[in-house]
Amino acid sequence: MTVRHSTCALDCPDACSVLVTIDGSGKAVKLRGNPDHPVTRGFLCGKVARYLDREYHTDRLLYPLRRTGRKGEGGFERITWDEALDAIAAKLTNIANEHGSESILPYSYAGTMGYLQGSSMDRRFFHRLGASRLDRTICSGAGIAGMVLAIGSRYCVEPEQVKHAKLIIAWGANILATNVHLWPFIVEARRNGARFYTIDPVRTKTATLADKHFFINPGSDLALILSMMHVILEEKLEDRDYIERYTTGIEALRAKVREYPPERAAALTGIPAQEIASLAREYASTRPSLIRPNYGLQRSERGGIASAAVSMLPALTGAWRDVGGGMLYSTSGAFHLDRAALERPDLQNASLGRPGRLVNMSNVGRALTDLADPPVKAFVVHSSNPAAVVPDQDRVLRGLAREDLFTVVLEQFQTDTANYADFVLPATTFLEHDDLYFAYGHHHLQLARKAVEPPGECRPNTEVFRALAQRMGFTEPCFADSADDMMRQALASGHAFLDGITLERLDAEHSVRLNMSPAGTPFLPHAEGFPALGGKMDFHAGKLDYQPPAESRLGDGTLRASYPLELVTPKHSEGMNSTFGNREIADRETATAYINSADAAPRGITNGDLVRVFNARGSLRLRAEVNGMVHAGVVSVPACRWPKSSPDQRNVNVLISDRLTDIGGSPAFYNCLVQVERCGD
Ligand SMILES: Nc1nc2c(c(=O)[nH]1)N[C@H]1C(S)=C(S)[C@@H](COP(=O)(O)OP(=O)(O)OC[C@H]3O[C@@H](n4cnc5c(=O)[nH]c(N)nc54)[C@H](O)[C@@H]3O)O[C@H]1N2
Ligand SMILES: Nc1nc2c(c(=O)[nH]1)N[C@H]1C(S)=C(S)[C@@H](COP(=O)(O)OP(=O)(O)OC[C@H]3O[C@@H](n4cnc5c(=O)[nH]c(N)nc54)[C@H](O)[C@@H]3O)O[C@H]1N2
Ligand code: SF4
Ligand SMILES: [Mo]
Repeated sequence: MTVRHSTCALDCPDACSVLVTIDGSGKAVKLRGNPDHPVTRGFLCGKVARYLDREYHTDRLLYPLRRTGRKGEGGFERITWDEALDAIAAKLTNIANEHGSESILPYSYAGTMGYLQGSSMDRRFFHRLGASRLDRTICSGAGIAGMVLAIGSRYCVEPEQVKHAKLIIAWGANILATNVHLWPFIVEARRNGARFYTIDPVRTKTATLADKHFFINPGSDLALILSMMHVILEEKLEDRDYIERYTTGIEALRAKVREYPPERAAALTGIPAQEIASLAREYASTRPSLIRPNYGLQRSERGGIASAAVSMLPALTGAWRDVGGGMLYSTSGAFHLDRAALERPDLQNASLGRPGRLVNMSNVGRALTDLADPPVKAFVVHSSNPAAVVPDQDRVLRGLAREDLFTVVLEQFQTDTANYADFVLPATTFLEHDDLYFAYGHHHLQLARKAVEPPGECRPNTEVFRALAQRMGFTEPCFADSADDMMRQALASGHAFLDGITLERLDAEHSVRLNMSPAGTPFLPHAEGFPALGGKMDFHAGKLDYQPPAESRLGDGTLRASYPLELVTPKHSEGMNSTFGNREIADRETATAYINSADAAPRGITNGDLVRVFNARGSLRLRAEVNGMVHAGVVSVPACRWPKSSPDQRNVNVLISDRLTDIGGSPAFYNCLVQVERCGD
């Protein structure tokens, strides 16, 4: 038995350091969390502790496939790599010649978070080809746009410092499901007297373990934040010295938040006025205080500005000054690797002579059905499952079903998206290729070498795009770069945070903390202001107006008359978006509709009943669970089931509109009005 180091590549803030036990035949027999990693601390989440069942699953795609049946049906035949690559290269060349290179649309997201397999050779290939570019908004576009608007960067505090906090607010953050490695730090803080609160329309397991849980109406966070600011300023609880030194626009903010007394915010958020006032007081008078927003906060119409506003709270109270205080949203901005060297946007000069057309991935249904000049004629997908994860699912599937659309999908499993492909190419897992990993929940850069041999004929994404580039006659030397070449290029950005972090050091140590602050001293990114903004942040009072989302209990009256319930579709502990959709336990969880007894009773719904959840966009049959998980007026259906596992061949995204957030161009996933009825057995 030998033990090799790896890194979990799933789209999770924790980016765990994984120890892989390999037997004499080269087979992985066990995965465990690296006890020496400062954030992983010796454990993995349940879904990845069992990852080897996925790794060695009999349904793994092992050979290139060509479609034989109708699109979506899933009929395929095995072919060789040469046949597949020749045919794909010839077809892409023809399409580019006939319709223009921008009729080719790449589609990828964070199936793997590795720099190389996620965004390197593929980007080079599509840039050189002159394809349309994909605006990758589906997850955090609104939150990042909001955070950057407010504080100028994506610099947040270290999870390792959370143990020093005295008040921790998990805001739209289901820590025990989506970010479990933060939990031990919170436990430590609580042992030292910290209070832990959650703000969430769902009483998640994280919420049941909190000292206080605030049930909030979906999408109303901005109203709560503005009202907290109101109380803090009215009661003079702000840190005047911090505000004076490091902010602008406080007087305009003061005038603006006068419009949001707790009584008004109570009507908008569903949280009683006195609770809003005491939360504000407690937040402003406890030090250190930490807000942990996660992306649940920003999946609504006002989610971008809500993220900006929540990022302003620690400036109002001076919480950024304290070790363990401030905000822990995304940490990814601290990883200053050279993305341009990896992705080579300059290669567009050789094709288009300008940046390619930008297409928002969140509206891909529209792109595939409506876009003109040129229409999308080829769709090349890797590390994502758009048939399952994108809103307005009927339109997405209609687009994918177009007989004149040429679709290629690089996948590990036969997903719904793969069912619509002309060619399916078998992909390696993170255990089977080399990669470099950032994290969005900590500050440790990691290198993971291949731990096991790929099964069958699986290939890394990088190798597929390298081979396609060769067949298309792209002779630029960058297409010959090895994985190590690319890692070295990415590390050579010259940024001070990467000083002394070489490939050799990463090979020896596997995980290295960025040099955001000297080793042993905490990173206090905004203790002395906001360097990315030239020193001071502005409160942007002119942008801080709250309107209830159109699809909410206070939204469009006509819609509400037919569809009175607010649907949220959050993550659950057994899933990773749609990645584990073929596991029974994930399928069961995503086939459940959680509903409050106040809404169930008048509809004659009891626990375990089959119900129909529907609106004008679609309809789904699910099992009702009537418990205290959601408050009245809210229905929660965890995401994302494999549509093909459902009797309706659809998942919740069939119900959700492709309306975008105020800024950042993300889907307003968690603003969706539905009706629910009992539908017999
Ligand atoms: N187990 C597991 N882990 C995951 C994932 C997974 O699918 N499963 N997905 C990964 C990915 S891609 C991401 S982006 C992260 C996301 O991690 P999180 O942001 O923590 O996950 P979400 O479930 O999107 O949202 C968190 C909470 O926000 C709540 N929420 C919904 N609407 C609102 C609202 O309007 N206001 C407030 N305050 N709260 C709201 C939801 O009920 C949910 O409990 O998790 C990652 N980790
Ligand atoms: N209703 C609803 N919809 C949602 C969300 C929600 O909360 N509710 N969450 C949204 C969010 S936050 C996100 S991030 C998106 C996520 O959407 P996606 O990024 O599409 O994520 P997954 O559904 O996990 O699909 C990733 C796929 O990549 C494949 N894969 C993994 N590694 C590799 C690799 O190395 N190579 C290749 N070729 N393939 C690989 C996996 O097998 C899997 O099928 O979903 C969004 N959709
Ligand atoms: S907690 Fe996140 S990073 Fe860690 S093993 Fe699970 S999915 Fe991977
Ligand atoms: Mo995400």
